[in-house]
Amino acid sequence: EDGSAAWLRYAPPPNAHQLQQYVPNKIAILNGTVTSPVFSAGKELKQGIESILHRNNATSITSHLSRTDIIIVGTLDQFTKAYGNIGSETKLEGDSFWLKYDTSLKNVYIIGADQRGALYGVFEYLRLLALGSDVSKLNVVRAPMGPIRWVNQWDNMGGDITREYGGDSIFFSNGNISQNLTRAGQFARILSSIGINSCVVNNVNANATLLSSSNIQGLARIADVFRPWGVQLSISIDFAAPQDFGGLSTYDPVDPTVVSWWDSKVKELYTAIPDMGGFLIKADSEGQAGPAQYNRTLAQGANIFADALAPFNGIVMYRAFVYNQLNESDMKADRANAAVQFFQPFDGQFRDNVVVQIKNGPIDFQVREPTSPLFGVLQKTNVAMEVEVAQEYLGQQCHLVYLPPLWKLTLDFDLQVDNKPSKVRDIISGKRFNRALGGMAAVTNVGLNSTWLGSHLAMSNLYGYGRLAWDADSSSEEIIQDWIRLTFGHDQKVIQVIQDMSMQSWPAYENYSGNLGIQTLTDILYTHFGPNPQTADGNGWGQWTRTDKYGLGMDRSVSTGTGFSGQYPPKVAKMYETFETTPDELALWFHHLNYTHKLHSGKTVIQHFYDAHYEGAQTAANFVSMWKSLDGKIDAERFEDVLERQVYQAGHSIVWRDSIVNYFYNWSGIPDTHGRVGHHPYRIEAESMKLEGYAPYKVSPFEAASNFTAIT
Ligand code: BDP
Repeated sequence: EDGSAAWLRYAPPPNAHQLQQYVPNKIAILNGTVTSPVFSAGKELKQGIESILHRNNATSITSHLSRTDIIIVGTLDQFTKAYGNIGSETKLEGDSFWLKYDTSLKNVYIIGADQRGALYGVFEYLRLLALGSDVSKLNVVRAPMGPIRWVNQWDNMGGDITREYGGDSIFFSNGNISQNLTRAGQFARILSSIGINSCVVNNVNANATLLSSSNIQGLARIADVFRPWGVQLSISIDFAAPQDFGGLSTYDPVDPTVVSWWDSKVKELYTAIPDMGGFLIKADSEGQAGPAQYNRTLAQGANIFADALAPFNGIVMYRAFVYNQLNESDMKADRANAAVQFFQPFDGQFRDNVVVQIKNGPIDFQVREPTSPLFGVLQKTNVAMEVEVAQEYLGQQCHLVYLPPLWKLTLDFDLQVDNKPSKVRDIISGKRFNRALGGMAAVTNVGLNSTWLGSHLAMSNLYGYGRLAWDADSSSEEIIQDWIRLTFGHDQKVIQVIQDMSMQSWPAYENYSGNLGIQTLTDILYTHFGPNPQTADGNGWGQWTRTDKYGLGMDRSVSTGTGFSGQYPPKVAKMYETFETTPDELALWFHHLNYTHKLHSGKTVIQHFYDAHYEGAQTAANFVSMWKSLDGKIDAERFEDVLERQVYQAGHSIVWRDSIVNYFYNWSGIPDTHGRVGHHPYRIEAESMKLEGYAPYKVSPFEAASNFTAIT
């Protein structure tokens, strides 16, 4: 088992034989041309049933529409045409489906609002069978939370991937679209199985050469392998492409030559790919060009694309990740303020096919952030929430960090806009402010590695993302249990252990990285991997801890700080304004506190840091023995691979622990009440070893090294 089958292994559940009688062995596909999602649905269903129910090629796909003992897969239109109105259908809308077992006729109906819906229905039916669920009384309608369920790959044209943890690109090589797109097609199938309907194939920091005619033909080939799975191809575009690539003297979004350049590019794209999803745009951010260059507004920047795409039903995902580098010595400067400051003035000015894509927190995928206040501010604009499946700041797939609990924190957060219930999930679904478009997008970064994301266990995050984008009400526990059963089988011990490890993993990572909302404390400037707390201060990127010898944390209050807490609706703003009402886990995000300040838990800030780090590293160490307890219950290939990663995580969590506690001990000079910090009886310090060709030196300014010493 090399992981390539992901959760689509279709292994038989223990009660497979009991399910047999409810699953007919004839499948009728209504209205499926060979490249259509309904056709894929039929093939998938046959393959899945054969495997899950041990049927040796006994299931057939037929065009003979019998009345009984048949599985019928198709759209509602075609179904009623062929079978008439059977009376119990419900109204089906966009991508939804209806699943029913008809006990008297012994038929299974898998009926979609559209072709994609039918395919999603098949995947749901196969999920239920693979889980061994009771399918004898099935009668459900399932509809997605919102129409935007996208993934964003950060693949570069050269074939590498920004934040690459699972091998090179499945789409690009040497500046072109790869000849062999087999994996791209398989990826689309995996995406479709969790209801994802669009994939942006190239990096948000886009390369304009993607728009060359030959690359557009290449993109059309990717779209061809996506199409049977109902996944629409989308692309990131370089705002300056008219100049960088088109040879114009400007890329001013309101300049008529620029407008017509984009119009004709969009036409060329849609001629090659008539069902393209749309554009993802990162503008005026981290060196990317944007409308600001010409003093145009963000709305003008987004709308030029919206207008070009509208005739083709294309969508513009415009990222809210826009900020300027800041002057660190300015105590009021705060990158967290940027998104609201940039976007608020233009609420209501974006076209209807623009969706502002907002990261879950106001900074950048840190181990803990509060909910982005922008979700409560843009009431006349479509919005989607961006999360990162790629564990960029969270151990880069070398650490187990199960992310749905982190995402759910934002999805379930109630912003209380106008003192009315305003959970983020109801805002992005469009319900709260009555918007037509909305949903979720995730940065995914799968690559050529057989495990897709570079680690078997990391796949629970991709699976969990799909499940939440479809239904944000699903619980993290229910998602991980399903994923384990589908990925590793039904052994109770396997389920319990992997569930425990997964549910403990984000708290563990938070414990041994950055606590109390101080952010991840990883290397901020370059790798985003491993401890490097000193890089958070003293640079213009604004992921600051404001650490000094008395304390740490950002004062983001309105009264004395950067004013960030004032970006929330009044009730939430009031809660974060003072330490007294701020929950401990965000204490240092909102307040600058002395090391000796007592938290609500009763511990001091510094002792909390010490304890949390020891606790987190201990949990990571436990993962090794927990995983080892599954020896013999999981195939050797995956068992060994995961074991290696867990051993690495256990070791690296000690590096994290010692580095961070030393750092704050060196700053504060306050000893650990348990006497652990600074004492490493088991450790041989590098500087006390016999050195040939190296010399010890005192690290300055403060570093995380013990005794302030490193070797050079
Ligand atoms: C940062 C990544 C950078 C991305 C950026 C983004 O380090 O590579 O380009 O986010 O989201 O976290 O655009």
